[in-house]
Amino acid sequence: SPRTPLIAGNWKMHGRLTMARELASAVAHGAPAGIDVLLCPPFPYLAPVAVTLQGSHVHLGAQNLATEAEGAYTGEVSGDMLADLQCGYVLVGHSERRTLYGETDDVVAAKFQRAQAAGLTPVLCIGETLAEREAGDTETVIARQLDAVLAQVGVEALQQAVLAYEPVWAIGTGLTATPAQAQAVHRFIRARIEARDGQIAASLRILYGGSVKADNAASLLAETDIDGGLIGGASLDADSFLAICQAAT
Ligand code: G2H
Repeated sequence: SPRTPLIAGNWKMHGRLTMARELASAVAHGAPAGIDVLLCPPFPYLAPVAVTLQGSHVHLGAQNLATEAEGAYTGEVSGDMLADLQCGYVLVGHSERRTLYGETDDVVAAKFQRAQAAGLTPVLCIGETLAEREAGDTETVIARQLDAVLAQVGVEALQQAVLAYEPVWAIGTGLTATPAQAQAVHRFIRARIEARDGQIAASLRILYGGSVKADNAASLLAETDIDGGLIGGASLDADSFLAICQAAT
């Protein structure tokens, strides 16, 4: 593949400062060459983890950002603040943000745009629920989520972005999409972008997320259109996360 694999750890709201430092240090020392590795700790641990990662080739990202650039938005964190803290990436539209915090397609599109305006690479997460899959609506939902962002920013914006396909029914549930199920959706996504711009589609990294573990990573990553993983639970253990990184080399 012409695309460098990316393995991203989404720590969600887990851990304490000591654990964050130890985990980041273990990843910094153990991350294999030849792939991109990204860690997304909770906001308060970004600064200490940035220090830990200094001198390594592991990238830092946040899990969320504000739709606005600056102002009276109590409790929000701006893209510029994340850039200040050495973040290169930010997750946008994770299903937990969409489901638990009511982020609509429009909010996700605004965050995507704001991330890029701050010089961050957004990792845009899309995926269908179990009910949507069972109703045969997977492609409709994926297309809607993708098009909502493209309508706002244009296909060219994907030159400086990463996509992550995360079937909601596979997140933290222990259920994983089979490699063939995941590949089919990844192909659908890439084809939809290909229809607008072949070069952008060919270079765009599309990660798979949803209960990726050390023992299922290799078979998922072997699929043509799967360019890496967005790892939740298994990113909290250095050995598991590094084994997944190894599977991507
Ligand atoms: C999906 C994934 C990481 P997990 O949310 O974004 O989490 O690997 O725990 O299913």
